[in-house]
Amino acid sequence: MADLLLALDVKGKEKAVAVAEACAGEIDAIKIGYPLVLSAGLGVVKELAKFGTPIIADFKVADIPNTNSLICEEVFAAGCSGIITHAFCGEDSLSAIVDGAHAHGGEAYVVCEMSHPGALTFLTGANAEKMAGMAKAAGADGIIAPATRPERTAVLREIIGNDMKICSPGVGAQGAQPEDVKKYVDGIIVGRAIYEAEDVKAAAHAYKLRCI
Ligand code: OMP
Repeated sequence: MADLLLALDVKGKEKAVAVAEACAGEIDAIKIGYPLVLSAGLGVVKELAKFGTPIIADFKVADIPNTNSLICEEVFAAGCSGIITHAFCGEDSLSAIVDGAHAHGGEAYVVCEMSHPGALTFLTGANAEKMAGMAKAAGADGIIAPATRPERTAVLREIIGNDMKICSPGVGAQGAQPEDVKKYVDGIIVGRAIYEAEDVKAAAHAYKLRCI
């Protein structure tokens, strides 16, 4: 059984709050990222927090350690409980995010292999496996691995073991199904297939059942 994480990539506070309120009883966490934060501001976290679900900041951070630490401070001061980072900037940049998250009582998730076709250029194979090893060594709480390539997610699970979480995007609009990947992962990330549905609550409910 996996948790259901809503990728709330809508624009503007009003739409975000409406979708979050409707889906609140059906989802285990909300993932926010650039589309929402650039359109509504980081203050939207406080509005979303009212619905009682943890909020993960998907900023796919990829910078020098000092900048990464500063980004962490803002994310957790805003009320987020987790952050998503890239790993390809190296061990020091990755550790800055992991340590920054833990200093604020939060969690750090590390992108290892991405879900889209273009990920096959760099973010797959040996690179992804090395980043999964780095995430484990840095003490990260989890990794991001693709539902669109469940066999790759299974390989990454072998590397990190069972003490770390895997959150998996690619279900719904990108073509994967919860059933493809749920045995390997702790969380399934769904965006458009929920927030673009006519009845967002019903869509979230249906995905929630399929994550069991
Ligand atoms: P939908 O394709 O609309 O379900 O959204 C997927 C969400 O997961 C978006 O917020 C993406 O930015 C995110 N995502 C991926 O789709 N692929 C990845 O490899 C990694 C992420 C992510 O880190 O969440």
